[in-house]
Amino acid sequence: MDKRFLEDVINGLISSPKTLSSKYFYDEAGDKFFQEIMMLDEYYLTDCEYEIFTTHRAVFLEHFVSACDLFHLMEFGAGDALKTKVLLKYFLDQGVAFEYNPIDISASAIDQLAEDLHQSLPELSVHPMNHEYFKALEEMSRKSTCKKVILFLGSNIGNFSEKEADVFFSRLAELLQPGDQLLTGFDLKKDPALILAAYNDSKGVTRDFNLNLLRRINRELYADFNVGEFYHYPIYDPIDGAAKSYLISRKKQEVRIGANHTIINFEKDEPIFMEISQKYSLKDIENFAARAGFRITGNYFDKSKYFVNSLWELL
Ligand code: AVI
Repeated sequence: MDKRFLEDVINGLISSPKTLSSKYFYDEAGDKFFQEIMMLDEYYLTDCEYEIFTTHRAVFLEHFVSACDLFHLMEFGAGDALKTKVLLKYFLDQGVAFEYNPIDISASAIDQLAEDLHQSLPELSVHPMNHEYFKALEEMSRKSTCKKVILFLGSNIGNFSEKEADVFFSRLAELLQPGDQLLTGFDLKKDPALILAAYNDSKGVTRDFNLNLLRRINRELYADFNVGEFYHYPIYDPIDGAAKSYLISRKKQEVRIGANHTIINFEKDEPIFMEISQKYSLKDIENFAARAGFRITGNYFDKSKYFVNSLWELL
């Protein structure tokens, strides 16, 4: 049993309000649900970023090339790199010297991606790193002085609180060299109904994605959640831009977790806070960059201006 996972789950569920960390959504089943979410019509984020990459790939390349022999394109949480492949293919076609370093803590995800890229883009120089993001960056900084371009896509930043996002950007600034770049995907504030629909899809995939964490806890931490006694409740607040999801207990109930059978009591209608998916204004993005010591080189939008990939350079 993963001790850290158990501790996080118990600490989250004895807190008030109760909470579970969305970083635990991604077991094998969770990865599959998320793949399915990305294919949903209501989940516009993936299509927007794909469109941005297709439209602006030449401009990105102009900014990424460096005086060094090559540049490192380092992707945090690469997944299946579906959108990144648009850039990779284009950069190869242009005969640019670069190395692609996908980084993921999941060894199986990174092995699968390396194998896939080996088949689909055999001429690509891929050096995957099976590490936590900042460890990988530290290691790369020791090995190579060439320019680094970090990709942090898909509005993954939105799953951090504002404070966590500030810590994340500042830590990156500490580990990068002046002139290194960061391309981050931010989902923008927009029609609240559109945002809510992305997290409350008609097929119920997002619901199952959330409930899957209870199933994971049952399986891996010997818990006895009756998953049917909880329901998915997403909200979006257009003032602060926070899309949040909760699981609500349908009744007063008790759940046992772990080998010690720690008992967690739920009141009827009691929520568990599961995930934040923050939406941003351009001002929010400017503030993040300025606080961490980056200059914004350019903001690249899809045609509906739902999403932005913001390119920053370390000062
Ligand atoms: C991974 N992350 C950016 C997704 C998001 O939009 O917050 C996770 C997700 N949660 C529900 N749907 C998708």
